[in-house]
Amino acid sequence: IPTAPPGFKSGFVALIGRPNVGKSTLLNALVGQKIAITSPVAQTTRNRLQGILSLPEAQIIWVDTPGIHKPHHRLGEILVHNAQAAMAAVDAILFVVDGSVPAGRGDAFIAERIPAHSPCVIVCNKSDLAPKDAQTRQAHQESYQALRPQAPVVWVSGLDPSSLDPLLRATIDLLPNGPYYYPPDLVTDQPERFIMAELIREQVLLHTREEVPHSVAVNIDQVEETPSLTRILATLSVERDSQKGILIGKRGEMLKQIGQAARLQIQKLILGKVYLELFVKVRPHWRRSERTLGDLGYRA
Ligand code: GDP
Ligand code: K
Ligand code: MG
Repeated sequence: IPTAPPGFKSGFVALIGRPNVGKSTLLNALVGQKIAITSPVAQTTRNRLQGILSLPEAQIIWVDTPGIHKPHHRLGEILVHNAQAAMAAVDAILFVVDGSVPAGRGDAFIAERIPAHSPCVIVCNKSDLAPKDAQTRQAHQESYQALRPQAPVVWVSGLDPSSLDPLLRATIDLLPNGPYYYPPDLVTDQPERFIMAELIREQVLLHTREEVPHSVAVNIDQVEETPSLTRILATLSVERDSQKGILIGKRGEMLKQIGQAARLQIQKLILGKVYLELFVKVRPHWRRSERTLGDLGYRA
């Protein structure tokens, strides 16, 4: 790790907000690589995940979190608990909101939980979907500003990396002088295996509906590198036989589609050829069992 030059700024910055406002999409755009999975399903993000951006004048460690909402089961409780713990431990907070709609109760619920003394930027995301007329847009902005009157507001689109400069400048303004925390070429604190498992889970979220997405956990059982390809064996755990049936599909069609799509994503991650084999296993009530949650990597 290099020594930081004089005036170098660094710190940990949490992305906080309702489910689906685009926190994980922003994280990927901010580090320029897909390290977090995204989908229209709430609770896509289950783990605290760090993305590292190293610039000549600053190093920012972005901390992605599950969206904050009222928990309904033990997994949900762990997710919300971890998001709140993340806020207490960072140098600054990005309060990410959906700028295409005005503030709602969910946003107020979160704003109340952001510590009063924490440096904070309000990030109006989805500017590409925001009303074109300036007055309505301004009204949306003011509804969020009212939740945190002193915070600067920036508009961005997580789908457009060229829109992120104002966000970067506002964030660096809030950071203290500090060292490099990670080597400048590192993009995430997570091992490759974790991201592989997530890329598989993302395809489950995108291919299935209703209760299935929330009932799936992915475990990478084996990664074997041969000269010509990387061979990966993974298990999908679900809670019920019916969910197993849906995941496998008629004559295995669904599992095949999920596997093919995930394989392409993993090839982009590791920049090499991948052979991926998926297994499905029923673990009744894994979301309620502390031990199974721990086995699968979910811990408060
Ligand atoms: P999270 O739950 O806050 O992490 O949200 P995700 O990053 O998973 O995004 C939720 C959905 O919103 C996904 O379908 C994204 O593709 C979409 N999304 C995120 N950012 C934007 C944006 O700036 N514009 C548009 N149009 N869609 C976005
Ligand atoms: K999501
Ligand atoms: Mg997310």
